Amino acid sequence: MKLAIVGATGLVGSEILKVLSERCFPFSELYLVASEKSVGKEIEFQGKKYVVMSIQEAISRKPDLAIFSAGSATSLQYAPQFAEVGTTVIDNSSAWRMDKDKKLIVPEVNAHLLTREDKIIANPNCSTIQMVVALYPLHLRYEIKRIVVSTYQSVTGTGKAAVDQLFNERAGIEGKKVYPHPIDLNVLPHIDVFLENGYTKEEMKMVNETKKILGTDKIGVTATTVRVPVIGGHSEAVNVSFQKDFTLDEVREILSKAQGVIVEDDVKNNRYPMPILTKGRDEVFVGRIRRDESQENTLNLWIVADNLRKGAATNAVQIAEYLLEKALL
Ligand code: A2P
Ligand code: 11C
Repeated sequence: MKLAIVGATGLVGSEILKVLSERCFPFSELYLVASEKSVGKEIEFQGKKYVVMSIQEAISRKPDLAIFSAGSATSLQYAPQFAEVGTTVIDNSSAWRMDKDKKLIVPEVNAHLLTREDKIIANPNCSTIQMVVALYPLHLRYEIKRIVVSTYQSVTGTGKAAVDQLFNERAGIEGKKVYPHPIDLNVLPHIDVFLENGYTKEEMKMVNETKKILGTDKIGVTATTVRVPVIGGHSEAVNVSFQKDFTLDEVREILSKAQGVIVEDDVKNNRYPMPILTKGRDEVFVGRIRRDESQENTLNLWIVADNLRKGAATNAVQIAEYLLEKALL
């Protein structure tokens, strides 16, 4: 099992290494890949020093599996080159997600679709992953009609430079800006680029990816995605209406039993999910479970998860584990 991590020096790449180690993911050789500027640098992993290699070098080693987290341009250019030498690629970028020939996988929902023929497998957007993990078990029972979601997204979703911007602003240090406005003490209703329809690309990812993962175009989805000066995870206020009615007790029971979900909903004791509690955790946390009293069959939820973990690294490693377990590599 030869494994390559492309983007190993980045925020998601570093988290992938942590998750691989925690889960004792098996490999015989490990290739850590980053851009030319990092080639030759050393990364310590499980007590051993690895020298960062170029992507070309990694392709020439023909790994069995490559987990990519180096942006869309890198994925578009190099994932097919890995696939050509027989490598299965799990890609964290948005490059292949809506390609009709590529699968968009959240293991709790649709890993069963994977076959040996899938050489490039897409990992969804972080804000989409945490929402579908929580909503899928409810969809199975009550059938989702429409989702209205507003997000409160961590700066870690933008990468290292954004975390630096937040802390530099807080310390009064001038530095590189990745957002068009200050992020500390502020809220930006703007994630990724604006599109012709007035939505941002992040909002349309939530709309389109949710439908693809749930395997239906019949669900209505509308999103407002917002960047907040937070680092522990993305939070989402979700209003979801169903075809069938529910009881809150049953909803709580379904969510409590759902794979990868933890219900944290004890308002009498001020307990609800918060990014400060989800940082470094692999699960999706759900709280503030309540009926929308203005509309039939409609539920309000507050969903929080570490976007670098379940939103990116953990989901990718879980896909890799599934491929191994089912002998699909
Ligand atoms: P590098 O550190 O050399 O720039 P983040 O999103 O946290 O900024 O991380 C992006 C990751 O993608 C980094 O590991 C970065 O490496 C890597 N990367 C960027 N461009 C390439 C490329 N062309 N080939 C390989 N890795 C790349
Ligand atoms: C953010 N969701 O928080 C984005 C980051 O399509 O994988 C991930 C972008 C993507 O900014």
